[in-house]
Amino acid sequence: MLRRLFAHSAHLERADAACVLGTVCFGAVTERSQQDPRLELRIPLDLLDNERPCADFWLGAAPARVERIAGVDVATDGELLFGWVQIDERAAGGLREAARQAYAAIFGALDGSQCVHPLRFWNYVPRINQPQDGLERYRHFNIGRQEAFLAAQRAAFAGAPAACAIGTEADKLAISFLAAKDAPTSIENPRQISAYHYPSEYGPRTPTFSRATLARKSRPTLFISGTASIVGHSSLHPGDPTAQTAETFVNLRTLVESANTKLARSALALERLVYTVYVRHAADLALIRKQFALEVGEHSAAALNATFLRGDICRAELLVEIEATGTAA
Ligand code: 3EB
Repeated sequence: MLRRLFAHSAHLERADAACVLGTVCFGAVTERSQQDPRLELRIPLDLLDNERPCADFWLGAAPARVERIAGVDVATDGELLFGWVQIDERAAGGLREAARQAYAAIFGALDGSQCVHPLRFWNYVPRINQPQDGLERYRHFNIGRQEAFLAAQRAAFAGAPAACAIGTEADKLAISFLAAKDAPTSIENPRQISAYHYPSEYGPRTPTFSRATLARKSRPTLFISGTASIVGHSSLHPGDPTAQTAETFVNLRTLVESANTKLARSALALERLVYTVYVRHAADLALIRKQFALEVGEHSAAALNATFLRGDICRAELLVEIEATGTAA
């Protein structure tokens, strides 16, 4: 079973510390954690609430071992595997090529591991909304990503893993990932056109991700991709962070219901998921947080554990994007 924990590393219990598959630290982290530095990725997205924990820990069921496979450091408990790669796009020859190389490296590592099936990717893309050579950088990224999936003969359309793509001010493209021994089930949202089928007005190659994946081993775990105020393929409620948050929750609720239908029981609930909320403008935090609390319940575990990060989202008009993970009760 996988657990996701937001915590200060100092607060991690010793038994849990042995099971850490990976740590993603946000904001201006100055302390060094006790984790193996090979497992720790630092992402320069500011935390919008400094009272909240600063690192995202992914814990496996058993003590993790760190291995270097095909040049990529990964940690695994045999069932699950976590890793990350960072690539300097100048050295790679541009963002498109950096995305291609990063995914080629990741698939090479997965092919050499016991956990060949990716569940979830996190893409941290430098200056995601800036134009370059007449095309938004996110669209360049999408070209390289899809090329890499196809070259590795990985599912780039139906059956793609869950993902998010968030803009940073970093120099390097950073991609972290979770993979498993068993293939997950992909879940789409009937309210939205699958991202891998978006029309060409959103770029020459479509984004390679499913709306969610469900890992069904023992305690099922749901990974919901970055989810926004999109219905069909259109962004709704421009300029209205409250309405965008509410629309995003209609999408999140739909995905949780689909997962429960697949599990043939109501094992997952919005109030019990662990959320990361990406906010484009820090000034919108209060409105987004208020609607978020209305949706998940003000005093729910979800409201208590959510992390709000300042980050750019892959369409300029989107003000908020929400990802969630949950383990079935
Ligand atoms: C969307 O639904 C919003 O390119 O990996 C969400 C999740 C989004 C993942 C990605 C993009 C990605 O299209 C953006």
